[in-house]
Amino acid sequence: MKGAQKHDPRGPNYDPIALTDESPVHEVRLSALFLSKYEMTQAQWERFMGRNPSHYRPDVRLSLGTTLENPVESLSWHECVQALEWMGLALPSKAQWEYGCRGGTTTPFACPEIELEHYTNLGEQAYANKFRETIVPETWNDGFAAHAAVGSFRPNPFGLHDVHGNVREWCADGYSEGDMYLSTVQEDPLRPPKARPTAFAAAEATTAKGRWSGPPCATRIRRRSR
Ligand SMILES: [Ca+2]
Repeated sequence: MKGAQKHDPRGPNYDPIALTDESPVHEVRLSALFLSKYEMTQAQWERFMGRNPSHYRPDVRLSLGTTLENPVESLSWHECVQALEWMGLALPSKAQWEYGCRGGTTTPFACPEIELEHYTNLGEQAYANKFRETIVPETWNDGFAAHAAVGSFRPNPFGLHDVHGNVREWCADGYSEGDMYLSTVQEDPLRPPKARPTAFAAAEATTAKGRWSGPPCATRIRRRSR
């Protein structure tokens, strides 16, 4: 089941802060797929592409302790599509991503909300201290002021790491108001990216500040950026 709804606590994929474009919850069928267990690292990108475009990387003054095992970021959707094609890979569709991110769960997060500290790198005290932010949603300190090396946090039930927080991941689809939920396609849905590609917030890496600086609500399974 894809999507989220906030009207029926006993209904499928209930999320009390679900947005309009996250509904309705509906069923889709997906062909078998592989999803990477980790976000692509800076080392992997550099090995294939010969450069590291990341804003936070080991060889810059404000590296914030990042290593080449941290996720590659500051990439456009088009750069990702072209590079992955060259590698023989592809971005997941939104439906594929949500399936992987959920990991079989029906809750707003693929982990107990009370345990987010162990599963997701988002705005907390390490970030607040480094960037002198006074309004930060979480009181814990995970030691990562920016994004963390892949796999630093616990995986979801499918064994996938960093499906919430850290950096956002691009998806293959485009975004439009009403999204694919107005479509009748229920089998391997994929909306061609004619205008704006979609990034799942739970998982775009085009900005220097990724989801490692955001609040939990911005990393919910269904939350997207455009
Ligand atoms: Ca952090």
